[in-house]
Amino acid sequence: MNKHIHPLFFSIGRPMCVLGLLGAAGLAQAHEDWEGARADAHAPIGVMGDHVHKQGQWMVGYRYMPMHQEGLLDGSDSVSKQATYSSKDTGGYGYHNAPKDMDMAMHMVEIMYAPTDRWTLMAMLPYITMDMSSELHAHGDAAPVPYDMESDGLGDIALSGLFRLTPVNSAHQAILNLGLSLPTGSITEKDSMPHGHDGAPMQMRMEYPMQLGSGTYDLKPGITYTGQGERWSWGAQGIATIRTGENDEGYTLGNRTDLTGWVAYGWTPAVSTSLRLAAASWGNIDGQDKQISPTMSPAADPRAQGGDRVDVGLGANFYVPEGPLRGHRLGLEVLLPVAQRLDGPQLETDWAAVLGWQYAF
Ligand SMILES: [Cu+2]
Repeated sequence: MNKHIHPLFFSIGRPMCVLGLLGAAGLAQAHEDWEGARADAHAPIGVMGDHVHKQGQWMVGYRYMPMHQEGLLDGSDSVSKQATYSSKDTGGYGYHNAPKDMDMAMHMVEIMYAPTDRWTLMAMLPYITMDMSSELHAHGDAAPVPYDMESDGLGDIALSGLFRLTPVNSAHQAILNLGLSLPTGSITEKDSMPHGHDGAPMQMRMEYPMQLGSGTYDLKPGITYTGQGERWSWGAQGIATIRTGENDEGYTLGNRTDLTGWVAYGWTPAVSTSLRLAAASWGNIDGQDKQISPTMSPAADPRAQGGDRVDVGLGANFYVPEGPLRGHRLGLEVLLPVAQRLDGPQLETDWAAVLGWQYAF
């Protein structure tokens, strides 16, 4: 088992300090009751499992989450393509290929239902599309061969039980998140890649980041807190992703920790804007897929997968308080990395975004 639960999760991270202060400020000026009919009654749309429902209520939602990665980092330093495929004797990394950029988009359908006021059940069904551009550096003086790989399909379906720890109407809500990710995403995706000295195309299993799932049952325990004032609201969430066992191809993805905190301001009940900090830390791969040669590319190297990243999220939520579309929600959030440290060379994230719709009935 990979032991990469970041120490951040057990200590008081900087974002958590900020949130502690906000929480304290919030206690001083909080509402008596939770007000659900306002834009910021839900967290910024990039946060999952942030709220619960009242007994008998359903919610359906859809999120579109594009992300762009470009360029390679080792630690926080840029790595050139040349260094990636230069031999180790000359100070390079000695891989055959260098990834250039990657676009990923996730379409996610979300269903929530509250059998009781205490428990809300949630299912998230992702469909993923990915496209990676790389270059093969054939040996000798042959020119580099650029190529693209694509994979798309169902990702790992996640089921959660959200347990409300606080009274239903309290302006402070604390939720225990008990999530389980199922190995429904394929980990045997192939595409045509140039291979060997002449760069002839060959169907090969794609690198780890191009696979659609983890291949393991993953536990996702966490805790979420949200609070409301007259105009302001705030929240924090910590979620761990703990892989269990080893997948059928002989490896385990690294564990992951996600910590986030946000503040939002409601301009009207229909419109709020938010500022969020999100810190993530994830580990390297334990074991190896025998069909993926680790010298092929850093993306194929189990030791070049881990990292830490802090994003700033700028968001807006919209809620329809009356009329025929009453209760519909829209959310938009753009996430920009402000710090990144990767076990590399690994593709660097440039930006991510989340656009979502939600409707409870
Ligand atoms: Cu919901």
